[in-house]
Amino acid sequence: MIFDMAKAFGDEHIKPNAQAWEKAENIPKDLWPKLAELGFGGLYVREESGGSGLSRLDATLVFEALSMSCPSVAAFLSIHNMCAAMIDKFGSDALRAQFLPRALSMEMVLSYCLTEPGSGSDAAALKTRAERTNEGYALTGTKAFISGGGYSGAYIVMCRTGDDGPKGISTVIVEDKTDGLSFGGLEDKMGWRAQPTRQVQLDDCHIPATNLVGEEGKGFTYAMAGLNGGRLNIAACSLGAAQAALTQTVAYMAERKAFGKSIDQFQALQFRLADMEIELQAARVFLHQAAWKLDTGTPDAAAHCAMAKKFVTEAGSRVANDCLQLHGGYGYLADYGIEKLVRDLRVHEILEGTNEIMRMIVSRGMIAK
Ligand code: FAD
Ligand code: 2MC
Repeated sequence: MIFDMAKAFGDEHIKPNAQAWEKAENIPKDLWPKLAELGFGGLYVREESGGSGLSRLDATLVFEALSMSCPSVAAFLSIHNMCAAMIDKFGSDALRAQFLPRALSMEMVLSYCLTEPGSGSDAAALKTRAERTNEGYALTGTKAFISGGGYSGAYIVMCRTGDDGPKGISTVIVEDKTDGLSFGGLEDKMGWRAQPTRQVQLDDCHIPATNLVGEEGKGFTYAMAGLNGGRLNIAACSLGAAQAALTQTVAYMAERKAFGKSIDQFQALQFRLADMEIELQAARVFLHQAAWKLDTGTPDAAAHCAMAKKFVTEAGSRVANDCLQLHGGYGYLADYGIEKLVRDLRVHEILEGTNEIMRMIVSRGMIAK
């Protein structure tokens, strides 16, 4: 039912607009409150905090379904959900009361700011500094590649309040329009073009002490915990988009004729369809297992989130690319929608931790054993 609800919403409100939003490089903000009405503004925020209280497994169904309409829009919603859940899980009662009502109604869309120009994969090397003031903190630094930069209502910023390394990092919330907060130009990207990506610049940006999430020095572990679920969602976005491409391709192959028959009658191509089906079915089961591990808190959950992110995003990209090939020249045309999926999915192998970093997380665990 959760999957069907998300799929129906996407079919009605997102799919018909996906290409136009990509061209406009903008997702109209009135989409978000409609998603929030379905409880998608805080999918796994606890019910006592006003959220939907769903599991991570449920959330993967939502993101798979929405990505069948547009992975770029679905992934943007995933980032908001990751941030909202961090506030719920690690914030104080006061912080929850201050931010969650607006976040859950999606009147306030949230962005996640970890990456910096000089530190991406090595996230714990971040340099954005938060100096203590009488009222709270003054932030100075630059965040790079921020999805929703210059668009969102608030920014969850990982910054340095202590020494070098992960234990000197804290997480704070910077609301839009705070003095000292500004944005770089719109990044011109290969995919994910509907959603804006900009640098977020903090120049002696003062925030109240009450905007600290949880405790000082624990921000890196909060950021990583957020990313475990985020990685599942990104994988689900690849899965949904690739599944949509495959379904469309099967229909196309029944229509398209060559050498006197429909192209789905060539065994070489039938075998490629079978390979894609097998790959997506395997990806789905593996993703659901990782989500279940995160839901139940197994010790290997983080490693399985990394494995699923690597496996499913690569399977998704391969399938989307193969679907483009099976459309022949038409696959290369924007009207058929497949080339957009290939472009959108490519970045899933890079962001929320590159797939090399996913392998690093997995192999570190193996060697430690
Ligand atoms: P680098 O860290 O410089 O890596 C370069 C290459 O070296 C990569 O192939 C990497 O895998 C490899 N590499 C690095 N270290 C190792 C190692 N130890 N072993 C093996 N290989 C290694 N970040 C945010 O915080 N918030 C966002 O909202 C956000 N949105 C994004 C949206 C888009 C469209 C993009 C492209 C990026 C976004 N990012 C965001 C940033 C993203 O998370 C980073 O780009 C990513 O983590 C990689 O960092 P980097 O680009 O600095 O690459
Ligand atoms: N889950 C829970 N805790 C984690 C964790 C995870 N996935 N990864 C690390 N930690 C904890 C770890 O247990 C340790 O805690 P403690 O000191 O209590 O033992 C602490 O965090 C520091 O971890 P490490 O010692 O492993 O730190 P290191 O610097 O060596 O490596 C690494 C960390 C590489 C795993 C991390 O920097 C990383 O994930 N890099 C990729 C960055 C990334 O994913 N960026 C995404 C940006 S967001 C984005 O792209 C969007 C589109 C929103």
